Parts: sequence; structure tokens; C-alpha cells
Amino acid sequence: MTDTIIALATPSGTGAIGVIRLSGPDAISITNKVFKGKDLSRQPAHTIHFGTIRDGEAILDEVLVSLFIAPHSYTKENVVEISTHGSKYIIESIIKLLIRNGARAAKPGEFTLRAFLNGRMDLSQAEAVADLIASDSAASHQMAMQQMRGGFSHELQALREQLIHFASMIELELDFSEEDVEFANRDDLRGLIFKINRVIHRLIQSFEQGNVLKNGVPIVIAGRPNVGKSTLLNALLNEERAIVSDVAGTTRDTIEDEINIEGITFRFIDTAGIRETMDIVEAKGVERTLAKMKQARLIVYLVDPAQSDEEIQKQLAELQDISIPYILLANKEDLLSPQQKEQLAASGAYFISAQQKTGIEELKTQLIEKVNLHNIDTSDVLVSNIRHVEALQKTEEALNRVLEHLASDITSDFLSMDIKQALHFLGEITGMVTTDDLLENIFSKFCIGK
Ligand SMILES: Nc1nc2c(ncn2[C@@H]2O[C@H](COP(=O)(O)OP(=O)(O)OP(=O)(O)O)[C@@H](O)[C@H]2O)c(=O)[nH]1
Ligand SMILES: [Mg+2]
Repeated sequence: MTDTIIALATPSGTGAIGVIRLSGPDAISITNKVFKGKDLSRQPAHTIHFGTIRDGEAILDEVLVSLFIAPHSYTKENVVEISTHGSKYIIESIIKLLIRNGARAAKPGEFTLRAFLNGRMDLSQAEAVADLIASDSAASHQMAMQQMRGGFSHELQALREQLIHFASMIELELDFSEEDVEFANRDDLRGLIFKINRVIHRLIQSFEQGNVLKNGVPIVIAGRPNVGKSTLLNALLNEERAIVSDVAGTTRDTIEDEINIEGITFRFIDTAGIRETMDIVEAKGVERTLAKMKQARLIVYLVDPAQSDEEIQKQLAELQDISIPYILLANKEDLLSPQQKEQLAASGAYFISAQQKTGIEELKTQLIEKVNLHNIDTSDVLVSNIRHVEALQKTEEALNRVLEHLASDITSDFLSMDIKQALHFLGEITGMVTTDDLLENIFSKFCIGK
């Protein structure tokens, strides 16, 4: 990391201002070469300076330069942020000029990668930076913020260190294998593994909630054709997202969109109406509907006044087979007879009119209640990253093997091997153990300038 990297840190395009960021040993000296104002090399950290950026005699822009001197910066290197007017032309010209003067264009996520490599944050915290930038609801924001500020890293780190102690004791036993000594107390080791497994188990369990908070709660809108599913989607989104018509079988593919209800992102999935059909395309759509229903957190199931009580009961039985929680909605309330209403109410239905937008707010309240996420304490540590869960699962498996070995009184070699495995996977979460592939994989998903 001897070179100095540069990238636009704000979104590309025209804005009021743009911020160009440099990081590396020469960040200040390179900027100094093209900046006319104070001598930047003699200014203290965390100061801002007004001046001009010049390409020879030509003034490219009047700018503000913020200085962060190593190690007191995001990357722990010298960092310069140049605030320019937000013209694409100005920004590109200044970046090119600085590259001519010795900087190099940054790769995606390279600033955060340096922050990680320089020990500013661990790997799971670096990943949280990406989540934080992508967060679009109060819940996902809070979760990312939690993780960025340490989350479960510290807890895992501490447990890992205790496990390292046992690993080294067992290594020692291997060195003295002739003499049949036992440095690592087996009961203590077992106790520690139970403790780690409890923590890991809780974290793995939290993924279901962490994941929906991050990616949105999938809610499938399903029912027979023509019951008003697409009309309901449009009513929820407050826009004409899906085509509505009185032809049964209008929607062929699934249509997804998100809305935020009380700080939680819901991903609504409008589907093709379920029926037996000879139409190949529609049949594919129905197949998709059934698949989506099985992945849903909750199914919003619509029926309408055209259906007999018998038909409705049949559908409810089918729904129960899927065993995903559902809400039964009787749509087209405006057309329901009092007798139908009575029957539907007995089946536990809620009444709405998607077309006239009645009952929509009550539905939203129901959704919040049913998915039961509102009461999650987001200050609780939740895992929302699939990489982390996978590493946790592998750790758990390795630790369970250690427990088996302990029970069967097997030789220390096997114990040692599986403890090392567990240490490896635990270390992968926080980045104590990394490979180039792993880092490449994580940071290439960042955008440039992060
Ligand atoms: N009277 C009345 N008509 C409605 C209501 N909701 C929807 N409709 C009408 O019902 C018809 C079907 O609506 P859609 O939203 O296309 O139904 P769908 O369930 O998406 O149908 P498919 O995509 O074919 O499965 C349209 O003519 C809508 O205008 C309602 O609350 N009251
Ligand atoms: Mg439709």
C-alpha cells in the first residue's frame, strides 16, 4: 500500500458538490502540486482549506480541501477530500490531473479495504459499511450501524481467544505424546465449547430476522385469477405498477416492489392467479406463484364475491398445506352480500376493497403485527450477512465434532484438527483469517469510492 489512490466519493452525475477522495502516503503532496492556496503540507490534521485547483495556468475550480493526517483518518493513511462544484467535467478533469501527478484510480471498495488492512476495523465492520450505505429503512440502518460499531465481533473475538488457548495446550500435548500428559482440561474445554455454541446458535437463529430486515419482508399476494391481486399491489404502492383488467389470467409473471411501513421494508410480490390452465405461459406463471408462496414470510390470500363458500374452504385447506402464515382477505367488499360477509367473517377474513382503497391501512397494521418484526429489539445483535451465517454454521459443525471426539476419548490429533477448523471459520468472520479470494469477493461488491 505504498501508492496513493483516488476516486469520486459522491455519486457520479451532476450535484451541488462532488467530493474527490485520495488516500495514501502521497495524498497531501500530490494535491499540493495542483492546489493554489495555503501550503497543505504544513497544515494540521482535520482542517479545511479554500483555494483553487489549477492545471498549469488554467483554473479548474474553486475548492475546499479537507486534510486527515495518518493515522487519524478513515483508512489510517493520509487522506485528502476535495470538495468541488458538482460538474462531471470538473470532477473528471481534477481526477485526471491528480492521476497525472501520481495518484492511481481506486478499485471498488479499496478505501474500505485499506481501512481493514490497516486495522481500522475488522472485516465484519467493513462489510457493514456497505450495508450502511445501502440501508433504506430504519431497521436495516440500525442493524448496519450496530454491526459497524462492533456488533458481535468483540464477543466472537473473545471466545476465539479462549479457544486458541486450548488449541495451544493440545498442541503441547502432541509434542509430549510419548508421555501421555494432559495440559488441556477436557471438562473446561467442553464447557467453553458449550458456551461458544450457545452464542453461535443465537446468532444463526437471528439471521432469519436480520435477513428480512435487510432485504425486505417477502409478502406474496396470491389467489384465484381476477380476485384483485394486482389492484391490491397498486393500492399498496400507490401507483399503477401492475396491469389490472377484468380478464382472468392478466398477470403472468411475478411482479415485485417494496414499500416501507413503519420503518420496515416489505417486498410485495404480485403473482399469477392460481388455476388449472391449458395456456403454457400462464401455467408457468402459476408454477412460479406456488414457488414464491413457499418462500414467503406471509401470504396475503385474496378471495372475492364471485366465489362460493365451498370454493373458499377448499382454498383454505390448500393454504394450510403450505404451512406459511397467511392473512385471508375478502376483496371487493363493495360487492359482497351481507350473507357472504357473515360466512367470510366466520373464516377469519378481513374485508377490503382494493379498487376503492378501503381497508388498506388496517391491512398494513395487520401485516406489521403478523410478521412480528416490529417488536424486535434492533439493538439486539442480528446477523444479516449470509457469509457470516455460513461461517458460523461451519464453526458449529467443527465444534460439534470436537464434542464427539471428547466423548469418545479419541487422540489429541483429531481434537486439534477440528479445533483449528473452528478457529479458522470463526476467524473468517472478523477477518483474523483471510485469503485474497475472500477479500476480493467481499470488496469487489463495493462501489468505487467506498
Ligand atoms: N368492484 C370491485 N372491483 C375490483 C376490486 N378490486 C379489483 N377489482 C376489479 O377486478 C378485476 C380484476 O382485478 P386484477 O387486479 O387484475 O385481478 P388479479 O387478481 O390481479 O387477476 P389476475 O392477474 O388475472 O390473476 C378488475 O376489473 C378490477 O378493476 C374491488 O375492490 N371492487
Ligand atoms: Mg393480476
